Amino acid sequence: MSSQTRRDFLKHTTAAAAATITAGCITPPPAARLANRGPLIVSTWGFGKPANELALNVLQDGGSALDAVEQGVRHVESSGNTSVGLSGLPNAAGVVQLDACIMNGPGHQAGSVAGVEGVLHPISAARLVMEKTPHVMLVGPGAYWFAKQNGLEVRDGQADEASYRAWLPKQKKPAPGQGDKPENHDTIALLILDAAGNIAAGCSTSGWGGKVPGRVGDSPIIGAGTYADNRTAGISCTGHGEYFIRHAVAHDISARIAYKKESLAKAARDVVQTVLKQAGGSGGIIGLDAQGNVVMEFNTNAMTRGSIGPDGILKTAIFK
Ligand code: SD4
Repeated sequence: MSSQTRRDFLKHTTAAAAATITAGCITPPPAARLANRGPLIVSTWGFGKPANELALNVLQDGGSALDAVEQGVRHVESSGNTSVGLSGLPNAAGVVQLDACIMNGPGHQAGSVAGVEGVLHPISAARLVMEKTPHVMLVGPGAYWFAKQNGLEVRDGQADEASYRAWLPKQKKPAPGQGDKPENHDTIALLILDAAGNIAAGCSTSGWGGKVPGRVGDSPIIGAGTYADNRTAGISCTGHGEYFIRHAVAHDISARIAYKKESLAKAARDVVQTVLKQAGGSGGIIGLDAQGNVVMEFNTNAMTRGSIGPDGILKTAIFK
């Protein structure tokens, strides 16, 4: 992290004195950690701020970390966001196809939906997959059917063949790093460490604007876009999903912590700044571990993230 980015962070951090900041990692001082274990809430982008606040309310009202993740993400899904939920970016056929997943640190339960149309809250569909089926992932029409059967709000998508035919001949494979412009895609990713030391993670996105219909990004793929394991960390990603899938980014960070005994900060830095960058993949990750270490590592020009510390104070960092 450059000194400029550190200054920006301090400018936008209301409780900077409560944390030490090193190379993209915010570590509450040990005394604070012992005195008050969580909750810690971290999310991507500016639109994560209200999601963080809502998640905190859910926890304060006695909800679980999973409840808080689901409610926080639901807020963004129905907020009119241009890259999350049904108001998100349409694919080349003019249809919004959504990806989401949720994962519970204790027990490794996970659920996800991919390429689903017309479901207002894919994050809730993902949670239902996790809790009500023996499966982990449902896609397309099956995910829609399942969501509807379970009482989730659905709206019919609209195919637009003309848009697709006009779009197709103009396409070429983007040069490395060219497909990752924030206006092309964004993801709400939300991580929580609750007071009991449990980690939960979730994310939701419309993926890459103008994608080929049926394209699935990293977000709903466990171990690529999101991972949560109480023994290592919760990790969720935003960026050029194809690279995050090919390098199993979220799981790679977790595996480095588990097997190489690296810190969350080092593992995240090596994967994002070396593995991903050398491959030409751009984007970033948010992560937190059971000790309350928070990391926000990215290799793009700009990425806004927010976190709520054990003191309940919302911190927002804007890096350029
Ligand atoms: C995807 N990684 O579909 C997602 C989109 C995203 O910032 O996170 N954009 O590739």
